[in-house]
Amino acid sequence: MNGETNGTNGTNGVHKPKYIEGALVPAVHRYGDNPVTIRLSDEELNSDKTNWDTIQEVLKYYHRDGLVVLENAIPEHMIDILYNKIVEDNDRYLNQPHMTWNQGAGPKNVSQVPPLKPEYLYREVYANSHMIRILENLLGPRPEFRFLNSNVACPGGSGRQAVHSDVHHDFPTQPFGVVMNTYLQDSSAANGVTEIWCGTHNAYPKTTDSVHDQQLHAETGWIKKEYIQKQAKIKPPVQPEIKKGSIVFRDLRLWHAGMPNTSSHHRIMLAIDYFAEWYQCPMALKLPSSIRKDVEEKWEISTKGIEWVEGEMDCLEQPFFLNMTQDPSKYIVQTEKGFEDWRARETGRWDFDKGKVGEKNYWTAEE
Ligand SMILES: O=C(O)CCC(=O)C(=O)O
Ligand SMILES: [Fe+2]
Repeated sequence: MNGETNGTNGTNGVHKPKYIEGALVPAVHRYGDNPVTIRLSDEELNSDKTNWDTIQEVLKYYHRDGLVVLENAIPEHMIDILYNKIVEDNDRYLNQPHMTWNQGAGPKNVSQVPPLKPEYLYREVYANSHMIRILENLLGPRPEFRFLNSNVACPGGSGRQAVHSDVHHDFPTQPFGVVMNTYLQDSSAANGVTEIWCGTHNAYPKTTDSVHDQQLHAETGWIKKEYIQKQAKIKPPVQPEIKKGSIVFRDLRLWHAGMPNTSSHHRIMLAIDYFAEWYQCPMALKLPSSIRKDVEEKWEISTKGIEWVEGEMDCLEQPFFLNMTQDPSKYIVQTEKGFEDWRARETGRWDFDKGKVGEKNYWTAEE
């Protein structure tokens, strides 16, 4: 069976477990603290089985930080195939009439659907066994796959994005959805790795403020300067180094920002979103029906959030569609006029993602 958890740490005589005051000391390869990276052993990668020690450690830091990097999680040849295909598609995508830069043209950051031909839809990437085992323990049984995209930071970006969280409705204070940002190349500040703000996934309950007090305006998840400055004193933002083939588990509530890619190669991360079953997310993900049987029989995930489409799907013709709220009417859809949110539908005002990013939207050192 795929992804069965290997919980026998120490009982096979190879490794003797260590305890301190009754607590197991997880035997994992872990490094860094902002963020924490946990590296799977080659044995875990090759066997598709996640040790319980690994799961315990990922959960510990996920709940603390709202973000954990899981390294050595995906076979390298699949990552290379996806990287090359998405770069090849990028040229054509930038000329599509509905193409819209995320937060304006400055960062040259675009959401581009990865290839949807069956031969590119790897279980090891989209329903990775380690990822699913971790999600089942984070979100509860049968996590639901409901969104698939990629963020391409094109070479030559100059500006940066505003510090924001991707959800900005009245969201729950417990984990309800996770985006798995899967890195298709080694990444760092030099090629525009995301700026992240560990610990902001639950910044709200720590204060008496509501989610909305921290947001600049209702149309976006942009964070007010005063909260940015305050939070940086608790834990500063960082652009971490992330190895190719890593899966970054990021709580949907976490603050982050896209950064310019000043290298000469595209920086690509997949965005694979799963939601807790209890959350009843109304968003659906369209996938080709030709992989349905395989997904139902082998992927070991809930397919409740998948809408099967007959025939070939051109990944570059799929308009961006997003609804991470619990209300079916609150969706955002990409049109030739830009991103249409529920406010645009009600008022005719197209404000979503239109703000100008300036110093007030990111952290600046204080005297
Ligand atoms: O590509 C990135 O690094 C982040 C992009 C992002 O957060 C967004 O467009 O919402
Ligand atoms: Fe974002």
